[in-house]
Amino acid sequence: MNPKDMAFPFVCDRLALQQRRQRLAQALPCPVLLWAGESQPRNFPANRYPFRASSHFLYFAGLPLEKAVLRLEQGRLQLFIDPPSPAEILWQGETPPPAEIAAWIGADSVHPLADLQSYRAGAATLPLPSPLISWQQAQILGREVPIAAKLTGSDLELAAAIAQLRLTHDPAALRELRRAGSVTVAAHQGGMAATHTSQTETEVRAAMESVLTAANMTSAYASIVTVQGEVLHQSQSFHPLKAGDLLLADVGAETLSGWGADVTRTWPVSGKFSAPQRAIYQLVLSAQDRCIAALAPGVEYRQIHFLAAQVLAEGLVDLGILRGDPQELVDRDAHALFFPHGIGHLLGLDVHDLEDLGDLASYAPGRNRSDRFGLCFLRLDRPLQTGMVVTIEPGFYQVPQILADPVRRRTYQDCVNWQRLADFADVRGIRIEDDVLITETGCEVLTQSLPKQPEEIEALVSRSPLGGYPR
Ligand SMILES: [Mn+2]
Repeated sequence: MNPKDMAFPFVCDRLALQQRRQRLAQALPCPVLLWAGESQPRNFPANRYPFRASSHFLYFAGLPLEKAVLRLEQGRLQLFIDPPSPAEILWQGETPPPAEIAAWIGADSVHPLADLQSYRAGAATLPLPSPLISWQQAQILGREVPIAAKLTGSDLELAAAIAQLRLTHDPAALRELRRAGSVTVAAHQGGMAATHTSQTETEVRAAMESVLTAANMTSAYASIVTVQGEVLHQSQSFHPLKAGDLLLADVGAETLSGWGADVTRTWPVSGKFSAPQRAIYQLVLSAQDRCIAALAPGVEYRQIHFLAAQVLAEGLVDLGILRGDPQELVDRDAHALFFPHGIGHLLGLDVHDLEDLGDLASYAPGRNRSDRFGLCFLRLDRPLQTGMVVTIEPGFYQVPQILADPVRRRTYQDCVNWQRLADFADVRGIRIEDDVLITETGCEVLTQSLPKQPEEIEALVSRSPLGGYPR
């Protein structure tokens, strides 16, 4: 079978894969073994969770090959993979023979997994979050592979080298990120259009995820489609939709070769923002616009976070919710009462890209996570570089766990007008999130085509295919 006839619904850019291997070889002289991983059984072996290959494997292999291992040395690629067993062929069907798969990804040679042990000498590797793979790695390498936070020696050098490569994206990666972005935009438009005929959150979620499935993509993370926007990662979608609710949808596509998108919009179920909802929405939007306008190579991402905090604090003072000097409020982390998370994160093969390596990639050398209330969830703290993709996702939330906490209430007694805040009771959570590529001259919003102005959102939610009406 000719590789181009194979039934892989993938674009495999062999030249890009080869260049990634060569760049790794320049950074690291020792051989490298990278495990793809394998699907986990749900409860009994024949019923399994969907397979998702390790992102480090995908970066160099381009294909999600289950139970495969890559060996990289001096830019050469050896693929270790077994043909399917007769039982696997019976139930799952034929797959292309290993030699064809190897040709497809541009491997220099292909070997059965049983040969892996004879190529283990001096190899660096990275852990996977799987006890089974940890066990396999220990068997093959004759040593334990620690969790990412405890890597040492050549494993740590490998982690740093791959992080350096994956921090910025090559044209092949950007093509995939753009594909994920455009399908995600369509999913959000589908969700807005489905709202007026939906009775529950999950119906809107189904409309959104059906767009991903139809495009042969999956979700890059558990979708959040909820009227409980204040629950930051609310993945339950069973609540009924009521006029007056805001619906927060944080849904992103992932291409079959693993590249993702991460987008959030918040819209009124009725098709019309209430006055308080609109005021806060405008404020969050202005924070996002100001942050995006400030993105450029060399800019510290931490400063973007503080810019969002500053804009939100100024706006909340103007609305009478916070009292005091905005700069002082930010210095005291008062903004974090309503914006408790970071302004965003890296995006790539993982939705929080490279977070499997802890803060190794996301924090510049010598920097550590702050334990400050307003900074502890800052996921990226380094100067921006051309070719990075980051999310910009300011928000406003009324989280009972924070606002009803007696210690916080005492600490911020003088700076919150609780009576005024009560006027905004119908704003539980608003987040606006886009994916942004850092370019030489500034930035490009990859998900720009998804409307975010309140009037545009209202029009999209209200419009039905039958020329319908808001509820
Ligand atoms: Mn995000």
